[in-house]
Amino acid sequence: MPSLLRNTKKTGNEPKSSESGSNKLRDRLSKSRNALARGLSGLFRGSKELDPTLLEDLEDLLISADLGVGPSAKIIDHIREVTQKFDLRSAGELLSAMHDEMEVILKPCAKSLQIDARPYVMLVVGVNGVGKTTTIAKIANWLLKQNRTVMLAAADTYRAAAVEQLTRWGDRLQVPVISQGQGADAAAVAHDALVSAQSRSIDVLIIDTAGRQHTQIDLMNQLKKIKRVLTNLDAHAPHEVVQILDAGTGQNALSQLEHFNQAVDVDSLCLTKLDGTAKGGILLAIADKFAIPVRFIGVGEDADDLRPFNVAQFIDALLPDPGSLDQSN
Ligand SMILES: Nc1nc2c(ncn2[C@@H]2O[C@H](COP(=O)(O)OP(=O)(O)O)[C@@H](O)[C@H]2O)c(=O)[nH]1
Ligand SMILES: [Mg+2]
Repeated sequence: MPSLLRNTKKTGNEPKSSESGSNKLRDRLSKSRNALARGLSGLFRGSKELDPTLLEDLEDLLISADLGVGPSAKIIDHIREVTQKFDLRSAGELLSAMHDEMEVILKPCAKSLQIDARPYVMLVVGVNGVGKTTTIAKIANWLLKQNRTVMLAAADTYRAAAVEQLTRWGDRLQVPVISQGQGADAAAVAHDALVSAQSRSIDVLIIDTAGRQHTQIDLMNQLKKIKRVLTNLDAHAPHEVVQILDAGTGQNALSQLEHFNQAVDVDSLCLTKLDGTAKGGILLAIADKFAIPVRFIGVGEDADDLRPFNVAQFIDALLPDPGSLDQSN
């Protein structure tokens, strides 16, 4: 298996692929990484060999780090397989084998945002407080840096504060925000925004929506109505329905995705708050179950705290350095 051979040569001291970007990501993911590091150090204490009990303990550790039962079993199976072939002994070799299998699991989600229409319409959905509005501002900021023009639509008309929050971001980033204030029909706001984006030849229109639970049938129907209104104006709109998931909710994120997907066909995801949680492993559980594109990950509250999802950088940031664990050599 060539990739294992490549990875087992790693010392952990190689320069990272995109220096400042991935180093900073490593800082931001320190809670998730430290939780794994503590668990792994515990497993390796006392120069343990990679025996079946250690692998069982490792599987438990991965499950408790929110990777999910399926991905954890896949990682352990892979380690077992390469152990038989290559006689793995050190923590470094174990980490390399974990790295390889994580890459296989996450690969299907590595599809970056492709803007292939104008206006490209992103409809942003999710439950309350997951970071929808903040992520919209971050995506707008990211697009501006790619020299794209952006417009925002305040279709979270539920609370006055929601419209104000998006408007404040619009002022800060100097992008137009279409709104009709609190209590307006959300679909009418989306409609006006798309008409305006079309007439002004805006590259990307991002539509904010109110947080909702899948059990709120009226609110789920409102999302369907927003979609219909957009499609009537442009047969391809919305070009993507983006669901925002708070990584800190762990396994709950999976059921949120399942429910929203049933109601409105979710096309892509952004995972937020990876800086504030030890549950970053949830991304593997999502990838294993849904294989849906993950466009961005959120690692803080500022406009710059967003990273396009990159599998290698993410795994590098999530896994501890071999040197910090390898006590058997
Ligand atoms: N630490 C951290 N906080 C975040 C992130 N994304 C959003 N937040 C915070 O989460 C809270 C809710 O965000 P908001 O965008 O209003 O959520 P919404 O209700 O889904 O629109 C706010 O305090 C945000 O600053 C993130 O990636 N990291
Ligand atoms: Mg909001």
